[in-house]
Amino acid sequence: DDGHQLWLRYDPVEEEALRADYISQIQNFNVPGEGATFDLIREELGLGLEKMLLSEIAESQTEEASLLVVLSDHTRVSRSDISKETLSSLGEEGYLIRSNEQNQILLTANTPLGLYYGTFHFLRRLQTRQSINDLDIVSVPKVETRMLNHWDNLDRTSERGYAGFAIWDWHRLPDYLDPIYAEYARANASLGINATVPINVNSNALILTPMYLEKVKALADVFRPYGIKMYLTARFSAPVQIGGLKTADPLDPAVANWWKEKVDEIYEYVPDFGGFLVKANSEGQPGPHDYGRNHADGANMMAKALAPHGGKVIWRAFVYSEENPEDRHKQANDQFVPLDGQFEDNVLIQVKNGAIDFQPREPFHPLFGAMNKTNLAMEFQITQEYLGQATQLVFMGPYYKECLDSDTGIKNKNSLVSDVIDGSAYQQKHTLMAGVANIGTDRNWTGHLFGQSNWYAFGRLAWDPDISAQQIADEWVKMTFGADKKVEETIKSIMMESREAAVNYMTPLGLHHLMATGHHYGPGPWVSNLGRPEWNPVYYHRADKEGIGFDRTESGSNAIGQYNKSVAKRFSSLKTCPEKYLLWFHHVSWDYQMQSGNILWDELALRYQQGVNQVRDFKSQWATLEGKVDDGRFEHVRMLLNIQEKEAIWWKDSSLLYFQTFSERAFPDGIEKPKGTLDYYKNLRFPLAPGIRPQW
Ligand code: BDP
Repeated sequence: DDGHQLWLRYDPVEEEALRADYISQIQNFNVPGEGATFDLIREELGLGLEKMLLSEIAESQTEEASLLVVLSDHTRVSRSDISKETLSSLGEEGYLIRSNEQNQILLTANTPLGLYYGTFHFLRRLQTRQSINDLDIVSVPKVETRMLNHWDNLDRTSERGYAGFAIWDWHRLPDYLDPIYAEYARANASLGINATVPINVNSNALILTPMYLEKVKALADVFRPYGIKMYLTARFSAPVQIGGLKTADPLDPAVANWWKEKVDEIYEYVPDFGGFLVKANSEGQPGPHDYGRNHADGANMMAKALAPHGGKVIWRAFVYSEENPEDRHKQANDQFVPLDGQFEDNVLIQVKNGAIDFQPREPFHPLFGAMNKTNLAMEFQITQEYLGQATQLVFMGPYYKECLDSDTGIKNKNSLVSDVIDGSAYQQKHTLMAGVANIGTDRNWTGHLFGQSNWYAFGRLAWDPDISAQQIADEWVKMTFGADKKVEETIKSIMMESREAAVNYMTPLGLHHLMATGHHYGPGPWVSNLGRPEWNPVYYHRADKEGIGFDRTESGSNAIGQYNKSVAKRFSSLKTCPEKYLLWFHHVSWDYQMQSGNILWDELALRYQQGVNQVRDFKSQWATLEGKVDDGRFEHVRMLLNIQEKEAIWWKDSSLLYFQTFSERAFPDGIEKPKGTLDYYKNLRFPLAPGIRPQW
């Protein structure tokens, strides 16, 4: 088995009694309605039920069918006791599933898309072996736009992609529609993902030319029945590059007009086009600062062009410029907080979960608690750029949740990051959660089979940020590996510990940005020769003879001051700062006494060792599944866990040998002798590692 079917395998329900029970309740289904999305619903139900129940479940033409899937204006719904308020609360995408007195299961929604989402929910109940008696389910997405960002280039290379090439075959579009496009759309729809950006934030203006817009249209046409809206990245300098203008100054009327005409043109190709995603004045990308203007000037100019069509601008807060190298942590707040309230209604500011860059562990981004008059959106990374890429098993559910569940300290009863993101904190007009996709041409989509669980987790959390990581793991494992208790428990236990293991062997206790240069594959804590201070790992760990860590308190960069008072207070004091963020916020002496009773140096060393031990434990747990998981997937994961063990040891050995040159202390008991010397590790080179940034 190559894993291509993702979580939509619909393996048979092997428990006979349960299967018989399901069959007795779903003898047939009726989905009256015409159009492409209705066809998809019928297809999905037919396929899913037949495969799981091992018998063909007939499609009936009568509304007496045991499963009835109908729009809310159907007489069956209006004659039922479902209130008008309940129905209207479903909005455009929500759904309701209810068992009625006639022993019928009624699935209703206000739109075909809502019914399609409800169909996946219903099938998921069977996939996860839940009862379908007395159903009373109402589900409405808490976030308006649930989007994937593909960092894919037009030549099909993928920045930070580790699963082969980009699935978008631009060269053969628009005439050749690879079946993968529809499969992709279906998989996303099964999670409720409703938007995509198929090209890199480090954008190429060519995508906005007619030749490419035809291709974009072809993709958008495939996606439409699945409810997936097309967005594009917009290169700020496009008016100069493809428009023949002399400037891209956002306050120049000719520039604004160029964008207006460009947007009008795009809507001719794609009438339901979603809008632009923009990376501006960051890592060399052009932007309004090039003309002495600010982010609001740039974003609003585009927003005005899009507004008449209902489109949006998603403007990224990942600004990484040369302006204030004192602490890169502070750049986004410094640039954006003064602009709070100045952005047009159809602008969203897309903020990475943390202030540096998708590190294995980061405290939540202070911007989430600092702008209450702006649509703030979340950007998570699904592709594991800094979390073992596609060789390591790291389930990101707990990672996403750690951020979403953080308290921003705003004075509001809904003060969590998730409350800011779903709009309940400030009633912001638009909400959005984006995930940087990990999808490529590999047969299993994500390179590592368990990468699928991160795509899944992202999608489920974008629909409902309040679901627990445990529940997500539970669903994914059952849908992906079946409902054998032993298999399920073993895999879940590996998954739930995997992120913590990665933090342990890579960047324990709040360390961050210790990776090697360029490809970011493996450790490079010693790197100190790069052009700008904040490109170098030494800038982040600041190890010296006295201790280690970045002082971000008042005595240091005071990045902590960007958090709200209660949060800042907690992070500032060594006593109350969670140890998992210790070295993120504090420079701490090697003999500092940790909660465990160990001194910092010993604790650090033991954490690295613990990470390695955890991976070994994953290996032995996985080994017990031989014969219980099909050979293809079993071997795939087994081999990758071997690589993961080697990589964990590599991180531990090289990092500890390097930090030891500062701490000048022996390793505590329990630390395995390093395999190589520090020089050996420093001299490793990986010029062809995957996912490297393009050099244009
Ligand atoms: C960093 C990546 C880089 C991206 C950048 C971004 O290393 O390739 O272009 O983020 O988010 O994590 O724009």
